[in-house]
Amino acid sequence: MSKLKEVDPEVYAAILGETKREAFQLELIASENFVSEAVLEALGSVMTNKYAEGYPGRRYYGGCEYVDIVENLARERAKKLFGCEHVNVQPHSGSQANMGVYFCVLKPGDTILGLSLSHGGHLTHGSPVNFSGKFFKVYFYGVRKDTEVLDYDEILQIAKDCKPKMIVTGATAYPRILDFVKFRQIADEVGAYLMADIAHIAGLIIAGIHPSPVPLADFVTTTTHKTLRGPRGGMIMCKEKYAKELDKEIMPGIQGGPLMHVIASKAVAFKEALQPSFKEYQIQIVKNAKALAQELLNYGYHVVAGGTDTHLMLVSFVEKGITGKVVEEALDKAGITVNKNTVPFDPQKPFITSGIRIGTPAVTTRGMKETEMRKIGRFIHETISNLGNEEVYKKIRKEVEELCREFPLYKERLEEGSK
Ligand code: DSN
Repeated sequence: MSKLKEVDPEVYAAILGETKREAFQLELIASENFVSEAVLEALGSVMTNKYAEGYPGRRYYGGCEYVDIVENLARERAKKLFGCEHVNVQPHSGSQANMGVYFCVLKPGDTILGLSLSHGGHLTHGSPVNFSGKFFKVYFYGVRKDTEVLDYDEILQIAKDCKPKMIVTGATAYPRILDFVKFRQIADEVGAYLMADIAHIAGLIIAGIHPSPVPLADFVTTTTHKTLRGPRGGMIMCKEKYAKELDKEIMPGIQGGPLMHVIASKAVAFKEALQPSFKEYQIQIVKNAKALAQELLNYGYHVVAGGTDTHLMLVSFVEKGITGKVVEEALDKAGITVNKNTVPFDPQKPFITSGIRIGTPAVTTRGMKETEMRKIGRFIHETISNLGNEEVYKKIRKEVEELCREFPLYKERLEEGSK
């Protein structure tokens, strides 16, 4: 980044600071990951210069021969990864992917049924503060209080009562397997479209360690930057019968020019995800999450739903009477990054919360395994048991840094930055 250093030392310093933060702290935010150097190179390429409204072979601009190559590669590779009939790789984000699907088959005022935000759903699944809650009439399902998992009989009953035009499945903070077969049956019983938002579990689905909704759902949306380990962005898969309408809804419906540097970078990430090592990586993510959840259970924590089948877990502090906000801040000081998260039936407000969400995709990318997860469990426990004790935070932070040095990240960038 020698040019950037010369032209804009302030931005350069911030990027270097972020590189160090990522390299020397433990990243446990379930929706984050570390992309490869190849993905970063495509993202920082001249393709950011190009307008390409339209789709490969049918653009509103000249000079699209090279961007067509990368968009076609991204589409072909995505189809191979997920076995879908049609894919649109242009959504700038997961939210826009979901918006594209809603606007494709719904009209303002139609009813949707989604997982409540406070039980692990996403803002775009109907939250009143989001466009989805403003444009549509929304009903929610949630988890049971006793088991903290979904109750499909209850979801069917809610669906029968509210008669949604679309049922949304998918979550940002649900640690157990989603039964897409049951969701399809419920949607069929009430005559609703089914959309599966697999943003969190896309990588697990590719690896075959979480069932795929692709053969079942009318639409499947995802982001490309979580377990999938690509650049920040969105994507939609659907049956061929919706392809034309969906593409029209993304452009010109809700977006103009696609971000071709991001699409090039998505293509690279998809190529990486087609390699056998990607499956091994996903298997290790889940093994790590299970090991960390078990360690926290051993320390006596309330792990929501009793554990995890995926890349993430939720830890509830309702019984301990401490908040997610306080724990997030303490862990931050100890060099461990998590996010405060509402837990089912949370008595606290969303900005305070009674829990934290922990995920293992990023630490697994560094090569960490079960032994390191047990160590991380101890770091978390020591921090929470010593809230407010700056000396303990400092001691853990040192141990965190030592652990991070054993599993280096972006080494060449840091070496270059220290010159
Ligand atoms: N905000 C993302 C997450 O952290 O799960 C979902 O889009």
